[in-house]
Amino acid sequence: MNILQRIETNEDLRAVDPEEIPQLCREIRSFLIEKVSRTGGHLASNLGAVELTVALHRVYDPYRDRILFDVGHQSYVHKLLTGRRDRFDTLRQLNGISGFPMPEESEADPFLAGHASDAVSVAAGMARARTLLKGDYDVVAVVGDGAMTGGLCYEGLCDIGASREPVVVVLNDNGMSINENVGGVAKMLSRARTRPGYFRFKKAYRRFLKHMPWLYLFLHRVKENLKKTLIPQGIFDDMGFEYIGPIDGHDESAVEAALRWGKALRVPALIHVVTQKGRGYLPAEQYPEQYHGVNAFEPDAGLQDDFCEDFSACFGETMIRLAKSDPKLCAVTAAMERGTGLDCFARRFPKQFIELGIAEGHAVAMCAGMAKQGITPVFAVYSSFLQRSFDMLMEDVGLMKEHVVLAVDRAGLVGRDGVTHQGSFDIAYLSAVPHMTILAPSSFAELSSMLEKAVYQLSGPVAVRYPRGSEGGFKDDTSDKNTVTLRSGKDVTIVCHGITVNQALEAAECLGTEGISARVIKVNRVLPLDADEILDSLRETGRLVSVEDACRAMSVGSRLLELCAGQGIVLKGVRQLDLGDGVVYHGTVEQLYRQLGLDASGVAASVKELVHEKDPA
Ligand SMILES: Cc1ncc(C[n+]2csc(CCOP(=O)(O)OP(=O)(O)O)c2C)c(N)n1
Repeated sequence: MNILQRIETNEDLRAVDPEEIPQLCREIRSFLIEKVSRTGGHLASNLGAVELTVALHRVYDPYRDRILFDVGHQSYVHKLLTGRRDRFDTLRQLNGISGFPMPEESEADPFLAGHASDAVSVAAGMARARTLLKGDYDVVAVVGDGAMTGGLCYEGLCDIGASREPVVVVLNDNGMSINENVGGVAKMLSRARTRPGYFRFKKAYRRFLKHMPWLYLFLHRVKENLKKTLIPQGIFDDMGFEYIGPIDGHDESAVEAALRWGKALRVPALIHVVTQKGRGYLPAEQYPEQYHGVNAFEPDAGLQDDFCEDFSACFGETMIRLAKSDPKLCAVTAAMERGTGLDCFARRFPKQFIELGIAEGHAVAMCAGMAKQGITPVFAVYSSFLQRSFDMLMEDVGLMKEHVVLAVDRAGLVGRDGVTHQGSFDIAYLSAVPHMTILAPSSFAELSSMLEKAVYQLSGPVAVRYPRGSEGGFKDDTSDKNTVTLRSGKDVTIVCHGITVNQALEAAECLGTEGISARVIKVNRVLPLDADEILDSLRETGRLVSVEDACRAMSVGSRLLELCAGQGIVLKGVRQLDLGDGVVYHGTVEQLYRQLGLDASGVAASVKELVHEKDPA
């Protein structure tokens, strides 16, 4: 690691001899493989962006200029080159550095990222602010071809093109989203992306004319003007961008040259860089989708098949079971085929499987259209990414009362991906959607039967929310009831739903040994809330402890308090254990539960505190 060790500042990186850059890139790749194989994280995208990031840091000043990585999962090299090399062992660990850009972490991270397709819009805003406040910095957005399947990107591009603000958009095109990319733009890019032979020819041509810069420049101008007159440059040109590319994204000097050119233009410029996902680590080159996000692994052995039954797999299996006898059932995803457990379904029922790219808003409106015409769409989506579709949920699904089923995966804490990915808010925002039903299974058996119920027995919009990972000790199926008392008791009423049933039951068990008798009531239908049984219990025990993997707003606990107030039930004490304002940073789910007092001992401690509190006079 000779060269990498030398780099402490941006000036050090700029001082590296161009001849040494390929060696530096090799060292960075070894560093990434070594560290990410220990901590887990987004490997393949970062390996593909090594030369691109080095070039960006040699052309721009990451502290003064604003370099925005869309999604931000590919920003590890940027972190490495901006003072965080020694903290890489803490990547995605509790209190360690985040796996995404994080302004609290470094001035070189100008904006929080985690969700796709918004970097161009943020860049537009920063460029406008620069003009209005007469700032002196450059604005660059680095966007993947996957993120370009998101409509938001085009709103940003159209705006920048029209504003004429000098912004450089780098399109990092590896032909991949998490899986192979889909859609018309992906096809257009693959046409523009030329074969390696083209890059070889270009390199040789540049070398040949290296000593005659005037001739190179003259020929280049002739070629560009000819290209512009004879060949339409595609949508980027039409939107007001100077299109530069395609550039071999693993030829650092070529990327650097293109960036310098784009920077000098002082108009909107789009630099199309072609990269290979997983570059430099054979297993990741061969299976880039498997190496998109990884748990810890042994680099020499590569990823081992660590399949374990989780809620996503159970969802996928249930969809297969239902689709066998139902040609009207369709599964829809927004670039998350594997993550949502639909890969087997996609192979078995290709006509009933619809993959839309990173287009959650479109997915929801599209499902509404399908439902209106007699199909039952099930949109499998992570809780935090569904936030993107709020207006379509309200208007196209809610107000239209369309029977769209939302399979809301990763509801509650997701762990190491951190603050942008925690599924904290789905109950809050889905509760605002007209005519919405929200079901919360606690076990695989319940997920399976609640999904079936959502598809065949309920009408209007239905969300089934379930967590990341596996079920706990609770494995029963109580899905025929809206609320169910799992344990009787007279001192306190513990109300829970979904996966938090495990903590609630464990806490009640342990309280029992200490002479505190806790009643545990599990809510299966979170919305509309069927509260009679709970209110009866509260009249008896006078104490409420709610245990929820959701933010406080619109939580079951808060709604129960509202109902108690409305019905004149005076409580002796209340503890709402939940995700608070929903802003929860990275760590393992277990660590975060503990920190929030949501693990079994935290729940038990809260109950004890409550029971031993003096009754209000
Ligand atoms: C709104 C939203 N939906 C889904 C995701 C999940 N996601 C993270 S990275 C990714 C693929 C991005 O592809 P691309 O931009 O081409 O980057 P690459 O990983 O190929 O470098 C997806 C779908 C997300 N981050 N945000």
